[in-house]
Amino acid sequence: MARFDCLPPRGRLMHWLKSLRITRVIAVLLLVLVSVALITHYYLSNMSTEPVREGSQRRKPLGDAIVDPDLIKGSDLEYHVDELKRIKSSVAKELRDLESKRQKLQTEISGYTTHIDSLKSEYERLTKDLQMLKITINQANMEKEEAFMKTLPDIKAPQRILAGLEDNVNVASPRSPLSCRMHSCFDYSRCSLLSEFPVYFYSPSDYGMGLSPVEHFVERSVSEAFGVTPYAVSDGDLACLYVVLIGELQDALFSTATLEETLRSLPYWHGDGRNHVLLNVARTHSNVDIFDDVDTGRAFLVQSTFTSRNFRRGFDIVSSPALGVANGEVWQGLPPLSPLRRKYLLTFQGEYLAPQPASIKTNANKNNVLQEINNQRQLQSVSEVANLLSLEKTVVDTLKRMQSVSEDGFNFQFACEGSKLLGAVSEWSLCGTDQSRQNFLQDSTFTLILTPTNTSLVSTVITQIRLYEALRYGAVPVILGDHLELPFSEAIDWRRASIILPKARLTELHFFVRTYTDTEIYTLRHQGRFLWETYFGSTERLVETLLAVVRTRLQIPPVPVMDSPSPSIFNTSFIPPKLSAPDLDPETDDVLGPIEQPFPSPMFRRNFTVTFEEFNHPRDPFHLYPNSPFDKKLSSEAKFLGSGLGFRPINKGEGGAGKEFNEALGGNYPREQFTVVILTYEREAVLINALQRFKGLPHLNKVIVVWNNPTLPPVEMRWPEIGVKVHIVKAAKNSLNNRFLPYDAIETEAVLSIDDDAHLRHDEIIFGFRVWREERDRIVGFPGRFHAWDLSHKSWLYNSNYSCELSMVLTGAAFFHKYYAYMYSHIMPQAIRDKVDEYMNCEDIAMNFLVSHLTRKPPVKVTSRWTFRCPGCPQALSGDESHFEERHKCINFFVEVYGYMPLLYTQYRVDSVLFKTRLPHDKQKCFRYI
Ligand SMILES: *[C@@H]1O[C@H](CO)[C@@H](O)[C@H](O)[C@H]1NC(C)=O
Ligand SMILES: *[C@@H]1O[C@H](CO)[C@@H](O)[C@H](O)[C@H]1NC(C)=O
Ligand SMILES: *[C@@H]1O[C@H](CO)[C@@H](O)[C@H](O)[C@H]1NC(C)=O
Ligand SMILES: *[C@@H]1O[C@H](CO)[C@@H](O)[C@H](O)[C@H]1NC(C)=O
Ligand SMILES: CC(=O)N[C@H]1CO[C@H](CO)[C@@H](O)[C@@H]1O
Repeated sequence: MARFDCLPPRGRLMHWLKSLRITRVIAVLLLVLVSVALITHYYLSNMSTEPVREGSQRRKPLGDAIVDPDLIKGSDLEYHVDELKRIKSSVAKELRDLESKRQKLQTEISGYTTHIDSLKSEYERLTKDLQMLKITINQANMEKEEAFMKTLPDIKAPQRILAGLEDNVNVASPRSPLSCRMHSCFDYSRCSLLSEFPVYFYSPSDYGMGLSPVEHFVERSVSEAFGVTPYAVSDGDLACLYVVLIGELQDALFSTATLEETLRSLPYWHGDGRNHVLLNVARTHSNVDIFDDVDTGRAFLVQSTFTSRNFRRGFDIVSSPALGVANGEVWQGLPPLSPLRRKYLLTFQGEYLAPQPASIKTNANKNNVLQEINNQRQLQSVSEVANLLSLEKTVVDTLKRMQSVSEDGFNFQFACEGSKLLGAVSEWSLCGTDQSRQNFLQDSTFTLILTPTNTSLVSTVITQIRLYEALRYGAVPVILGDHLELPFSEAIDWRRASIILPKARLTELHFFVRTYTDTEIYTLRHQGRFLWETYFGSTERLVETLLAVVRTRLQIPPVPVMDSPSPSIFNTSFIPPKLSAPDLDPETDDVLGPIEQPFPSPMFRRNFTVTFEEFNHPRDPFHLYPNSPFDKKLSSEAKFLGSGLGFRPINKGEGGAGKEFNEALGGNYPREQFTVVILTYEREAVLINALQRFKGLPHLNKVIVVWNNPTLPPVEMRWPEIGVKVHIVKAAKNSLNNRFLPYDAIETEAVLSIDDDAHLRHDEIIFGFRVWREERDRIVGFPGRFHAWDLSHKSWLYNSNYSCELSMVLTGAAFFHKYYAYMYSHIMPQAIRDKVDEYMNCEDIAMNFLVSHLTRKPPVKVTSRWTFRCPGCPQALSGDESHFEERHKCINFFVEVYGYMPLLYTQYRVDSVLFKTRLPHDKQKCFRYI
């Protein structure tokens, strides 16, 4: 109380007033409490009969229920309180009951809702299954009809004819060897279409010695080339073609008679040398016309030197001199394609070897009659010589004038400093050493090849060496003189890699060369490099090309390209335990296509229709491919008028939106399937999950898992059943190149390469597949990347930043044609595969380089849903610094190998046709989300 005592008088009064108020307040509060309970009861009891609409109604009657506390007497108060307590407890009980009842009802309702939902989804699933079943049945019916339609069986090959020694199929003998053509001199009976082109090579050590002390390395490299060619046979009786190597002859040993005698003594010469190839690799002028007066019978001549008199077009073959490249791969030591414009616009280097009657070859060993004829020829030609000299003088004068008046960077040298390599008479000799000529040509944008003034010389060793070196060092050849026979010209289209002008255009030469744009220069140089690498880069290539030209002439297919074996990790006696895969969430409710039986793509349909056209694309003309991404399309009406086998036009050709679209593949190619190839290393759980997701995927032919891990999977590991075959291939070694091996287990053209942790949904895969069917020669995939120019280092950088331009798609989720797997494994330079193994990285970059190089097209990116995940594709530099460093290095190394940057940019991606179109309600989108 001490506190109160201290209060001032006014404070005390306040205190009294306060205590008085407190009693009243308590009473009022009590009343309010009771009345609230009552009112609540009143309302709650009414609520069960009639729902309350809005909160505002509930508050209104509150004022009526307030009781004045002054009206209640003391004795009544007790009674009232009891009464109210009773009411309160009953109300509380009722409230509790109501609450529990409400809860019960609510659970019931939610139970029904879930039931409805599950019924709905069950219904949807069943409708989807039904639709799937329907189109699958349709598909089966169509297959059945096709089976009936296919009454005409594939034709069987005829029996092969073997020509024995005594079989002398008589071909009307030509009056003279000079009139030999294929039809008159070639014995086709030894080379049936199915003969596989057997070639017999006379070993120089057995048959050549007395004939020619061939320069040792040429002999060795040609022999080696025949050692590795798949056409070589050791039994001459079986052969279609016989090759005789003739090299540098020493003048002292040379005589027409001995040459003829040696030829006749060859074991398979058969009197007239039918189907023989006389391969003359002589590179000096001293015996260019060794065959001039030799009876070569019905044999082909293959050499670099021909006169118009002895060249038999369509029969003889002009070849490049076998120059053989030193060690290493062909791309090594080649200059890059850029800069396209070099120091000099047009160059020439040479010294004219004027024809003089005295310089014409006389040969002591030749018989007198021939000598007489030769002498007469010489006399005739004296006046011609003067003519030629004046012609050549005109050429030189014109070129010199051009050089003096123009600033355009001409470099013409008409006299050799230092050594020179002599050519034929009336021809321009080569100047300098190999190295000096290389330097000179690497400074030349274009280089002149002056053909011999004597137009009887249609090909000479010197002109062929000039052409060879020009291609090799990237100087675009400008061949002045359109009478020149170029090597393998029946196969190679030389106008794609060189400029060929008649001599009469000499005065217009400057103007003409100046009209070439950078793009044209690039195209010519690029093609020239391809020709050099493919056909001339090594002796082996030269021999292969020679055989390929003869073989293609005969319409015999090349050897088939090699598939890689795909040994299973399981031995035949072991049956891996099965995991019955649960149905994973289908992720999309689209019906994506029929579930068909696996069937392979048609293979080797074009064995005998390969033409010389193949030789002019950066591809591989030396092998037969089961199918190719460059095959032509049929016209649309043909498939309705008799050629429809295998085609699945949408709604039988009437077309349609989503529903009809998903029932048939449509498009311009027959139906087909794709193979999934997954590379895996020590991630069993991830792999199993990835495999399970393929269950029920339409158009899937097979899944191939490349088991890169040297240790085998645990025996108890369970493999999911997904409706198609899962083939697990044991890799020979842990290499990322295994991803692109052309496994024999891959039976379809389309291959979907996918990382085990890349999560693609079914609709994305099917959409990607449909897009690939239209872009069969490109990589079609999901995550895009690009190559960026590093300004400060003048080199390339790999970049995965967000960008509106891309030039690669990662092969962790991409479709490509199996053809590129062959190309990657057999044709792409070995150095690139080695680099991939060295870094354990970059295989996807290598594949993008290869395809862009072969097609000159960028890849195709298709739309994925925005939640696409690719954990294996690091996004940021910080993700894995060394990973990116390696990729920068890879790109720059690959550019070095190709000599240019093959990647091309693209700025669009593909989504399905009706994706952003507003559709009427009765129509479906092609895909719901992409
Ligand atoms: C041109 O070449 C042919 C073939 O070698 C030869 O017979 C002829 O005499 C040559 N003409 C001249 C003028 O040198
Ligand atoms: C086949 O493989 C299984 C498991 O890898 C192994 O247990 C079994 O011994 C093998 N059988 C033969 C015949 O190699
Ligand atoms: C075509 O060549 C391939 C490979 O050599 C062979 O398997 C196939 O039977 C050939 N087809 C025909 C029709 O000759
Ligand atoms: C990506 O972009 C970031 C920020 O713009 C930049 O710092 C980084 O260097 C880029 N990455 C590459 C590889 O260019
Ligand atoms: C028991 C009770 O209060 N009943 C009332 C319920 O509401 C109806 C209509 O609003 C009234 O008429 C009743 O008197």
